[in-house]
Amino acid sequence: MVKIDIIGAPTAFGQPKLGVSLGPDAVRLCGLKEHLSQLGHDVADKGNVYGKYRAEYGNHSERNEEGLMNFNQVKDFSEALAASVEGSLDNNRFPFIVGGDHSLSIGSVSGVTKKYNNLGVLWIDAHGDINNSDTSPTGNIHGMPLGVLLGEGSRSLVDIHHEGAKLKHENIVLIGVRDLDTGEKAYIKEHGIKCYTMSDVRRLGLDVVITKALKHLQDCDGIHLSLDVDSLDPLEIKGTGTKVDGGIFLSEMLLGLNILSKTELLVSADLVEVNPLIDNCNETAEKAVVISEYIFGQSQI
Ligand code: 6HN
Ligand code: MN
Ligand code: MN
Ligand code: MN
Repeated sequence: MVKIDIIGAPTAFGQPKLGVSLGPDAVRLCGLKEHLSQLGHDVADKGNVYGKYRAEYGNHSERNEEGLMNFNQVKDFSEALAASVEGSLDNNRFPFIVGGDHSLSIGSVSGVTKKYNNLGVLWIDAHGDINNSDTSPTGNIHGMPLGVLLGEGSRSLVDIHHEGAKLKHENIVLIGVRDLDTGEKAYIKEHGIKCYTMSDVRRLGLDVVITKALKHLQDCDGIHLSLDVDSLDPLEIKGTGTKVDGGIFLSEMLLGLNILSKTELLVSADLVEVNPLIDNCNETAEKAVVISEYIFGQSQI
């Protein structure tokens, strides 16, 4: 039995498309709390986290002097989310953050690393999300959370919630990657970041990849899962803003998560980038609920 706090993170400031801030409520409407409760967990829904700005009313699309979009909004939201995540851990509950765009991981991981100072991260995503203001082709901060958490770029983002880099390069594993920017490739190589591309997933299977990733992170004091639904194949997942062909199929994802759910080290998770406004009858949110069940130990028998 896991004591789970669902934390809605309705931010859209990390990217330009409308609708991703409605992701948490779209997933709730598919019965997230009820489904996790049925598995025998103690589930509380803490509602949505808000900072000073509300993403539902549209993005301002302001750029700061470094070309970063909605910098103040992302920073403000990250502080609010980090506080909520830390609060859940203080109460011995598992923070399960439902987004919202992937910039939210700056806040979630900053909250978790207040308690775990040698945190491992499994980043399941079509993208690396490891850009900074110099390498980003878009200025969209949802392409930068890992960069920020590794201490790259603007101090005021890096220092959110507590000072300095939150993660070590050797404590990150990227899985499902198939669309990296040139600067991201160079950064990953330079720092020797563990990376299982989509070719590796095809060749080995996601279950084997996750087993290897867990081995790589075995000396961490906790593991955070950050699952971007764009890691899945667009044939099955329509409701997300940056789709890339050739992704993970839902059945393989469930198999991989089945392995992951058995580790005692998992302490927190994000499920991000569900956008009901570009979906087909909310089916991405429905699949997000199934994925959530498998994160928390559902199996096929
Ligand atoms: N995500 N690498 C591109 C960028 O704009 O930096 C895409 C990022 C996508 C981010 O999907 O969370
Ligand atoms: Mn069910
Ligand atoms: Mn992402
Ligand atoms: Mn992505």
